[in-house]
Amino acid sequence: QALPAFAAVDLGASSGRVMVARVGPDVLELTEAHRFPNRPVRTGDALHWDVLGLYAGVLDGLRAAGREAGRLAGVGIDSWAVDYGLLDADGALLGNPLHYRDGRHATAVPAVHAAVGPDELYRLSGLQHLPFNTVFQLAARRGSVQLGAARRLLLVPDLLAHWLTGAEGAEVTNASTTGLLDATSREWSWELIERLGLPRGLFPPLVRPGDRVGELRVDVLEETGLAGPVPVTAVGSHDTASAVVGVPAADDRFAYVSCGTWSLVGVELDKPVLTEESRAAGFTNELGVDGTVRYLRNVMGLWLLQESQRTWVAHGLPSDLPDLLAAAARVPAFTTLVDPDDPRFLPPGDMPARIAAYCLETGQTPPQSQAETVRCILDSLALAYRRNVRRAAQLSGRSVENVHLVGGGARNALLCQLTADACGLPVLAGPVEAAALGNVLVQARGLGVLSGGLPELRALLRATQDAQLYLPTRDAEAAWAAEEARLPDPR
Ligand code: ADP
Ligand code: LRH
Repeated sequence: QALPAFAAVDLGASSGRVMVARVGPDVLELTEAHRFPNRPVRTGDALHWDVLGLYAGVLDGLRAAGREAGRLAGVGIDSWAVDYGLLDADGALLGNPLHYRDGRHATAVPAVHAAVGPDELYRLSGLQHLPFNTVFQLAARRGSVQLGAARRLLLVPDLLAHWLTGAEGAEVTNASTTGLLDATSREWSWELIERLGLPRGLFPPLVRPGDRVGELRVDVLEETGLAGPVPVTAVGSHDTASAVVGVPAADDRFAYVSCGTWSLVGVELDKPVLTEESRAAGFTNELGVDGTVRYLRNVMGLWLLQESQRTWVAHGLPSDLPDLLAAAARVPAFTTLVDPDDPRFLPPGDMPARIAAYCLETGQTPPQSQAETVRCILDSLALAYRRNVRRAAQLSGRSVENVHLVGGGARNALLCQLTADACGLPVLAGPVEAAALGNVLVQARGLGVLSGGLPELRALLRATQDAQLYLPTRDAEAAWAAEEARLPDPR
C-alpha cells in the first residue's frame, strides 16, 4: 500500500510552491507539484502582495498535488512572516495585504517607540527591530478606515488556511514575528496591544504546530478535484520556523543560515535571550516548533542578488544566474564590501546603483562589472554570516561546530564555500526545500505517521536527504579577519 502523501504549501518572497512528500518512518520523498512566481504589485505609494493570485497558485498546486499523489493525507501552509490581511465583520478581505517592503511602515516607528520604548519592547516581545514588524505596520494604519472596519487580523498563512478551511487562528511561530507576542509567556501581549491602542478582538486565538486547523472546505475540494476529507494541520507557519525544522542537524551544536530572499542566521535555543546586549546586536527571539526559540538575525540575503538581476533584465543586460556566479568566482575576493543590512538596500529598485553609491561613500572603487557586483554581494553576505554566527554563539552561550545552510542559497556553491571560509567551520548545504520538508514532517507527526521530537525528525532528514559538505579552505582565516576589521560593523 502506498505511503501517505502530504502537501506542503510554502510561499517564499520570490516564489510559491506546493510540494508533495510521501512519508513513512524511514521514507521522506519530496517532489514539486507546482511552482509560481510571487510578484509584488505597486499602486501609487502602496506595495502589495497579490494575495488572490497566490491563493490561485495554491489551488492550482493542490490540484497538481492530487493528480500526482492520488489522495492527500494532509495539507500544511507556511509563508514569509509579519504581513497580514484584515477581515471585516462579514469575513471579507479589506484591501490587499501590504508588502513588508512598503516604505510607509517605518514612518510609525517613532510613535510606537514614544508609547513603548525600544528596550521595553524588546524585553516584552524579544523581537529584533525591523521597521516592518507588524507592530509598526499596524501603527502606520491607525485611524485608517480599513483598520476601523477590521474585525480580524490574519497573518498570510493563516489567511490562506482560513480560505481553505473556514477556521480562524494565529499560528504561534509566525505570531512571534508580529512584535505583539510575549516572548516569555508565549501568549499575545495584551498589555502591549492595549498600550498601542489596538483592539483586542483583532487577534485570533493562538494555535501551535501540530494542531488540527480544520479540513478543506467542500468548495476547495470541488475546485481542486481532491477527494475529501483532507485535514489541514498547523505547521511552523513562518517559513523560517519550518526551514529550521528542516535542518538535518545531528546534535544541538549547529548554527543555521536559512538562505533565500533573506538569510536568517542563528541558533536554536530553549529559551529567549532578552539582554540589552542582544537587543543592541539586533538578534531576535522568534518561536520555533516544539517550544524552541529561533535566536537569529535577519541578513538582507539573496534579495541583493535577485534585485540586481531584476535591474539588469530591465536594462537588457545578461541575468542568467549560473553564468553570473561562474563569472563572480573568477573575480578576486574582497574587491568591494558592503554592509548588506544597510537600510538603503531594503526597498525594491536599482540595486547595482545602490551598491555602487555605498562603495563610493565608503571610499571604495565601485564594482566595474556585473561579475564584480555579484562578487561584492557574495563576499559581503559571507562576512555577515561570519559575524552573526559568532555573535549568536557568544550571546547565547551555545557552542557551534558547524553551519547548516538551507534554502535556495544551498544551490550557490560559491556562496557555500565562502561561508565555510568566512566562518572557519564546515558548512553542510541543503536541503534546498528545507521549509517544505519541515512543513511535511510536522504534519506527518501531527497525524501520527511519524513520532518523536526534533532529533527524530532530523534523523529522518539525514537518512533521506542529500547535503553537500564544504570545508573551510586552509589559511583563509587571516584574510577574513582582515576584511572584518576593514568594514567595521555599524551595530
Ligand atoms: P524564497 O523562499 O525566499 O523565495 P528560495 O529559498 O527559493 O527563496 O531561494 C531563492 C534563491 O535561491 C534565488 O534568489 C537564488 O539566488 C538562489 N538559487 C536558486 N536556484 C539557484 C541555482 N541554480 N544556483 C544558484 N543559486 C540559486
Ligand atoms: C523569510 C522571512 C523572514 C522574515 C521575512 C519577512 O522568508 O519569513 O524570516 O523576517 O521573511
